[in-house]
Amino acid sequence: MKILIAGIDGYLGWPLALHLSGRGHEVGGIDMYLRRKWVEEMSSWSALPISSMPERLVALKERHDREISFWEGDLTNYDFVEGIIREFEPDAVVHLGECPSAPYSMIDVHHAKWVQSNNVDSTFNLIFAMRDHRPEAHLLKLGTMGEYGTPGMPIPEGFFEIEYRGHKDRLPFPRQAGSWYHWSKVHGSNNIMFACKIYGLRATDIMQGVVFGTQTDEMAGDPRLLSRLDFDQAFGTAINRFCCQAVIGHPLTPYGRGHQKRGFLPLRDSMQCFTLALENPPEHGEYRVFNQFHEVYDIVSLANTVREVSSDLGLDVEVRHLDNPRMELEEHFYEPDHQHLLDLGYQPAHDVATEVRMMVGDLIAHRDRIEAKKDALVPDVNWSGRRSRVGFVGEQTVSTRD
Ligand code: USQ
Repeated sequence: MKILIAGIDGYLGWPLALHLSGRGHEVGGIDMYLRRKWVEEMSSWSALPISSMPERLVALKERHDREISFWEGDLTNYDFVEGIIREFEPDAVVHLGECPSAPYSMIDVHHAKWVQSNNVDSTFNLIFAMRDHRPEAHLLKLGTMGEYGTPGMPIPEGFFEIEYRGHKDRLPFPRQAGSWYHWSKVHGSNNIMFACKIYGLRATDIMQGVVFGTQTDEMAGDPRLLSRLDFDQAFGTAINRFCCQAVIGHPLTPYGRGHQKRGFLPLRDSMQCFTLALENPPEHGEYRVFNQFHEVYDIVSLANTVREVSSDLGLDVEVRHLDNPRMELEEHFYEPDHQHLLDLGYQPAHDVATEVRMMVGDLIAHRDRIEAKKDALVPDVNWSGRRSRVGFVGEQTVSTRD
């Protein structure tokens, strides 16, 4: 299959390109390196040193004798996107080319507007270029479990049967996103659902949980093939941040009471799930939704797992709660379905503790890089719109922008 990955330089995009090309698919990718720039803007860098895209492509050729087509450019430029769809003629398009950060979207009006317009525009461009030039192709779009929020009832995979005043229907499950970023994903989902209906496109919308991990099999043995691993307040996800905190002896930082629950999955499982969706496409005109995660955890349990594993590896780490910079429920019901991918054959690779052990082991070698940017570990982006560094629970906060 010919598969185009929008956002091939990112945390998920690069390992997915390696994985799919390893399975014999012909892979092409688009990127303009925005993730590298956003993380720099947050005064941080990847804990694992990563190669440039030209270096990655050379390493892939030397190590595995495989090639990937690459276009550098802006997904919000329709002519650029249309030109690539016409030239490459993909059978499937994976859309990972969006800004993935809730905190980044909450910084101020400029960041909120930019994240929403960038994410919605890039999706529109892919929809229309596919409609006009590859209407048979499958659009695999990265959504987020965060689109649903944390309702007080089980969460189905996209749709549910509901009876109201004597009438029954199958309707989209309500979205209650918790950041401007998460709302941008809702808008993208709605637009794709509508495009499938009116243009007969086919799409899989992946409601993915929080991804963590440093490794996939295809990277092994060649540091030039590693993917990035962020730990700053905006682009580092909870477990990745906890593992980086552990290796420099920084307290692990659950926000608030820390009983927020989320679905988590290792990076290697994310690759497996995307592949299953691509190799088992929907019917023409079908819009389907997969909830993509392995296990539900609360944040404090995760922090404790990272602490225990780190202690086995000789690291002395404590868990200290930070005042929560976000507006979110800190204790809630959370029971999302995730059967569709299991039905397609998803086999979870490891439990969280095993994956965390590998991560911490990998990160110890790069302790100096985390230490050098450790100020980026403590959040100062607040959902209230005030920019002030949050303190540990019970401590006074220090304003950084007043
Ligand atoms: N959290 C802490 N301490 C930290 C960092 C985060 O307690 O140091 C908490 C957050 O308050 C939140 C939970 O951990 O309750 C998850 O936060 P996160 O930063 O790991 O993840 P989130 O902001 O939700 O976003 C990440 C990805 C995003 C993806 C989403 C999936 O950045 O692209 O859409 O995970 S989900 O969380 O299921 O919406």
